[in-house]
Amino acid sequence: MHTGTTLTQFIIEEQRHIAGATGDFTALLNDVVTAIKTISNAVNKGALIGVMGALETENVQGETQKKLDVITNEMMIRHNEWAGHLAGMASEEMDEVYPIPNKYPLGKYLMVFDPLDGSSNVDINISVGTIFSILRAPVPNRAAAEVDFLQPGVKQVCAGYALYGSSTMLVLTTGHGVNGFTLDRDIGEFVLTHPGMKIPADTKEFAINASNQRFWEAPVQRYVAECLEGSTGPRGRDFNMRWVASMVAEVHRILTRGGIFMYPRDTKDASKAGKLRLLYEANPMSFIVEQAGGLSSTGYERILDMTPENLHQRVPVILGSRNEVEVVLGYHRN
Ligand code: P6P
Repeated sequence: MHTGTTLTQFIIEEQRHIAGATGDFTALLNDVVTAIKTISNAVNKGALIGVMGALETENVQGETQKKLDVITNEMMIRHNEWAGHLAGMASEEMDEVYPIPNKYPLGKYLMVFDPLDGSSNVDINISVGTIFSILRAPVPNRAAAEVDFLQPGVKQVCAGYALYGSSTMLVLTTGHGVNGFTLDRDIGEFVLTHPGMKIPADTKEFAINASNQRFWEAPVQRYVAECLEGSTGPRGRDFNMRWVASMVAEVHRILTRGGIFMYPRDTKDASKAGKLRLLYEANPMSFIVEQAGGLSSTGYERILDMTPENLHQRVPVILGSRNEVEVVLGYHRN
């Protein structure tokens, strides 16, 4: 007999604290959760239903699309386009804004998402995830244009991720802290298992793709070199390193036990300000990290304060345990 609080109950109880709430947002979130359950089922079946492997196509990022990239994008669209809560959607897998079909009503929110982050890991059975961010439409009930999505991250109403790992978890914030839910497949519900997630202020664990070391800027070079010097160097203590190549898994580890995650600007491709995308990776994860007591910066500015220039803008990301991120920011200031 399960006795935990279900996500549905949690959202409705949260709604009661929001003056003037109409239930629109609660219903939208419920549709997002249904899409996530559908994606979890497809990801967990994997090769059994022939969804592994790559397609011949590339996305707007110039990255080869996996079958599951396209399938999960379709799932997010189909489960969220019909109910009349959204004025438009945008995704890593679509060049342009997705307009709500004429046969459906328009709503007062916008949703932007990465349907399967870390999808290069899906064929090797390493955790992947879905990242989503919900904004208010500047003009409710009117078809959204790209410019409507270009809002600073502080304007997010909600941010969340699903992690398809040894268990499927959903972690989300609506600006009142961060809560984690685990999918109980026996009842088909997410159950509250990690209330009030907080990132420890200190850490000895850093995450970065060290193969890019020769391309990093000086402050990141210095920080990582000192971590590697450990107890023999200026930090006076040894560090540990992790790199999963799946941002959702890295952020979840940091929420659970602390850490610092860096995908800094590098000179490998001077045309790119970083690898990660602002609207559907950096902003939602930054909202969650800050709500859990951490920091998230480009090295030079708070990510949530940035006004996006386009849907697929890339930014450098340094996020995690507050005191460790502060060390890196200090090196950028100097
Ligand atoms: P690299 C996945 O493709 C992703 O966008 C993030 O989830 C992950 O942190 C990063 O890129 C991995 O990048 O260069 O190590 O493959």
